[in-house]
Formats: sequence, C-alpha cells, structure tokens
Amino acid sequence: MLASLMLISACQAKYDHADHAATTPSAPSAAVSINKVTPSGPAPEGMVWVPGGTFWMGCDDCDMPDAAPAHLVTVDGFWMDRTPVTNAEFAKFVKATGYMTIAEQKPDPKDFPGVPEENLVAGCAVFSPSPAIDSLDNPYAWWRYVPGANWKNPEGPGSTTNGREDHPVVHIAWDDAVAYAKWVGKRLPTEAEFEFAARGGLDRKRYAWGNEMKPAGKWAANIWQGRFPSQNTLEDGYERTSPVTTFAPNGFGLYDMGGNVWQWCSDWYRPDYFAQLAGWGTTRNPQGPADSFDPQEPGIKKRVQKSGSFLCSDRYCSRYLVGSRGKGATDSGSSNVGFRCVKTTG
Ligand SMILES: [Ca+2]
Repeated sequence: MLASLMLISACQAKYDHADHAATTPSAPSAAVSINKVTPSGPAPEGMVWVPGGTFWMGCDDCDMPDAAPAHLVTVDGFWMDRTPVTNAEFAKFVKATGYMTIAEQKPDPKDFPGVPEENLVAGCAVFSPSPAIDSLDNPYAWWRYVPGANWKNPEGPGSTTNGREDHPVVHIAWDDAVAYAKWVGKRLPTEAEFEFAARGGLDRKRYAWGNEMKPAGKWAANIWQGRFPSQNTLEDGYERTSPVTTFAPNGFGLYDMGGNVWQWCSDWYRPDYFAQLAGWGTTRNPQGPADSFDPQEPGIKKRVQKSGSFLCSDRYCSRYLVGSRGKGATDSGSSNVGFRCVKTTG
C-alpha cells in the first residue's frame, strides 16, 4: 500500500543511534530457567521445539526506551519454524488458495482520502538508496514506493524470486502473515515467544548468538556493513536477503533470529508496554497490550516486529539486538519484512 513507504520509514528511521556502550553481562539470576519438559510428539516438519522457561525480556543498555526496562517473563514451550517462511513456501500457499497479498491489491480510495485516483496503484516500499546520500534524517531518500513491487516481484516489475526460492518471502503485511499462518495450521508468535526463542537459552546477551558481534571474526547474521545507506561493503556476502540457513542457528536450532528480515509478531505495539509489565512481577505468556499506540504516528495501528533486517547496522536501526523491538503498520510490508510461524502443539 502507499502507506507502506511512510510507515516503514517511521518503523526504522527514528531508531538510529551512533554507537553502543559495551555490554556488561549481568550476574546470573536464579529466576531464569529453561524448561526441561520435552514435547509429546515428533517435530512438525520444518519446526523445532522451544522449551519455554523464564527469562529477562527487553534491554536496559540498548539506548532504546521502548525496549526497557528488562523484566522477567515466563513462556510455555511451543514449536517454531526453523527459519523465516521462504519464497518457495509462500508460493505453495498462494498456489493452493489464490491468496493475493495487500501489496498486490489496489489501495482503497476510502483509506486515502484526498489522494488522486491515478496515484492509488498496487505496490510496496523498496530500499532504493542514492549513492550520494549520507544523512540519516530523511528515510524517503532511500525508500521508494514501487508500483508492482510485491512478494513475487521484490524489486518491482521485471524482478522475480527465481534463484531466491530459499530466501525469506518479503513485502508481507501482518494480515498476509496471519492468512498464511491460518492456512498452514499455525499462528504468529507473541513477542515474548519470539524473544525467548531468539535468545536460544542464553541469559541477557546482546545478540541471538552471544555478546560478540563477530564471533571468531565472522559475521553471524545478514545485516549491513559500511556506512548506511549509501555504502554497503557486503562483508557478510549479501546486499539484500540471504538464503534462510546461511548463518549458523542459535542455541535452539533456529536460523535468522537476528538480521535478514523483520518478522511479525502477534502483539500490538506500544512503547510503554515493557514498563507496564515490569510493574507486575513475572508475567506468564504475555499477549501484548490491548491496543496499539505509537507516539511517532498516533493514528496508525501497529504490530510488533522482531529481529531487524539486512538494512540494520550500528549506525542505523541496530534492531538486530535480541532485546530490541520493531513495529509496523498492519497493512504494510516492505522489501525487508517477512515472518515465521509457531504452534502450541505438534
Ligand atoms: Ca548484508
């Protein structure tokens, strides 16, 4: 939708901060635990068991007010897709159902009062930076609304997913992700489930894989290297998305829990939700706030996204930090937004 350009920019642009303070690992907490309960049946195809337990959710030293304070959360065990949903998997869904994503649909004039009819064309936001850009002040300088861009044509008409069958599907709005999940008999993860899973059994680490950005000198996720948005040095090998099993899995055997693509959660987004939870002691299976509120764009309903994407770097966004959060309007995707599913029982 047209809104996606505006919304995605808002989703990411205002999160930038130049650098991080070094993380001081917190002392082990007796309250933290990983459940020992094993699943009753075999793993559903393509899924791994996340045992559940109690963990510190959020991040106190990320310099991101909406991710603070860290607070204790308990989640029950669940099955989770080993990887984000791929283009090949999404293609099966579309073939079976004829589903048309929001990015493929002509925007409804009643949702865009005042916009000339000729401007209401199906499409989505595609990352398209000019080499001359250096300022981070204006996301419109690197996001472009591309008519005809959608999951099948990620960069617009003429582009295809050929050769990218094992990459995460992109240009997925929240409603699209929910439709897929229902079809496949799964659901979207709650934000708490996603973060517990992303931490892979580690306690209050900076990334899904530990505290070092480049363990043993190697990039551990598909993010951005170089000076965003005009210089990508491609040290991790990928300018845009990467095959979903390119980088090593985390401690639970899950791939791409940081970087590559943003992934939708079921929760509404509010920046003050963690502060609410922190006042209630340990929260069990939080489902998110009852409503959405983003002071940066007050009238737009947003859901939580996690993991950051191939566009995140320490100069911009940095929401690949495992305790951090993203957000997006439910009717908007972009060229770096996908999802994965979970289910409670096998
Ligand atoms: Ca990259």
